[in-house]
Amino acid sequence: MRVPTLVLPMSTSRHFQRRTLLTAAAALSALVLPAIAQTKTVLRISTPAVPDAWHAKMWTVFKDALEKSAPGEFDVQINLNASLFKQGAEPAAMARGNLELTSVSAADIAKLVPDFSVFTAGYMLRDPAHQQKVFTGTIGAELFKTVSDKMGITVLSTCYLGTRQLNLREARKVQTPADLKGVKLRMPGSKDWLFLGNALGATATPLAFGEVYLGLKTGTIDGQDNPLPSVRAAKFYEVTQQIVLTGHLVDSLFIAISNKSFDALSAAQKQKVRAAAQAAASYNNDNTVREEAQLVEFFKKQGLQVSTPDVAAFRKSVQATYQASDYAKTWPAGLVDRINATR
Ligand code: KDO
Repeated sequence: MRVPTLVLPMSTSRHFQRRTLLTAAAALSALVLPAIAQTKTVLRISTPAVPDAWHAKMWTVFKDALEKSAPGEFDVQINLNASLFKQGAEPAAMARGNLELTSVSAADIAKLVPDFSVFTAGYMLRDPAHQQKVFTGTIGAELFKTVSDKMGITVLSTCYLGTRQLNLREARKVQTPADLKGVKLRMPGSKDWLFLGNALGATATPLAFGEVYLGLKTGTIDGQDNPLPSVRAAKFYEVTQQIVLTGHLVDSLFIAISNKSFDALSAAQKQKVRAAAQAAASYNNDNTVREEAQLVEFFKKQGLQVSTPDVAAFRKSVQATYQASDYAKTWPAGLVDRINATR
């Protein structure tokens, strides 16, 4: 038996073919386009840094470097001002798979890797050069291995946030820790930060970075501590009268990526991500060191009093406080000596 064929008039047949082709093309692109889009690896970044801070701008350096070395392979999404995750919540977000990259503080690492609290201690690292030597040497390698095992994140590079100084709402005479008695000093919200604030002689009180400006303006806090470039970028100088150059913490931020995202990359991509993180840290570090040398003049021009206390008295008192605390008992034997011996 012959199967009857459907004979369409010429014009209808062409029209039909065109429509069929268009429908097929649409269906195909619906399948293929998302697949192409998906080949871009999304790298979400979250930081509390304000846009004008070097450690915020460095993420654009990271993004540009990757776009150059691996065009079209990554979709780098930068979220500043703690707009994606609140300050200190980044490591947990990375563990849950909700965040790929951040710049994590020593205090945030210390919550899960207690040995790391050695870097939350006042007057431990001497200067930015010492900091880089410690973290790019064997001490860094050993500790970052533990960080990777316990936190599931890989440290890619070390940023110099700057050296922390005191910044007070109302000017006062500050020579030694005793002069800070009763001063309500805002510190970031974790126990290691609060210990440092109290060790300086003040009464430490926790507050997120994003709330510090208003706290200083309204007087709910008497002061805060941060490196000078952060005081400039967050405009704390607008609502304070004095900077006291205690230089109590050579502060670090570590550019870190979640192991889950890092392990999913090819060897070549890993190398490019590492290089981009190094470029970002170098940009931050160079600018921070350069700006720190100029900011005392800037703050004076803004009408702030910039005073130098008895730094030796602060160092002695702060170091003695740590020595007499549980910290000194829990730090691995010899670690402080090894840090001091790093040149
Ligand atoms: C701060 O809250 O004082 C601090 O300086 C702590 C750092 O670890 C880091 O989180 C920094 O804020 C933010 O990046 C904002 O500059």
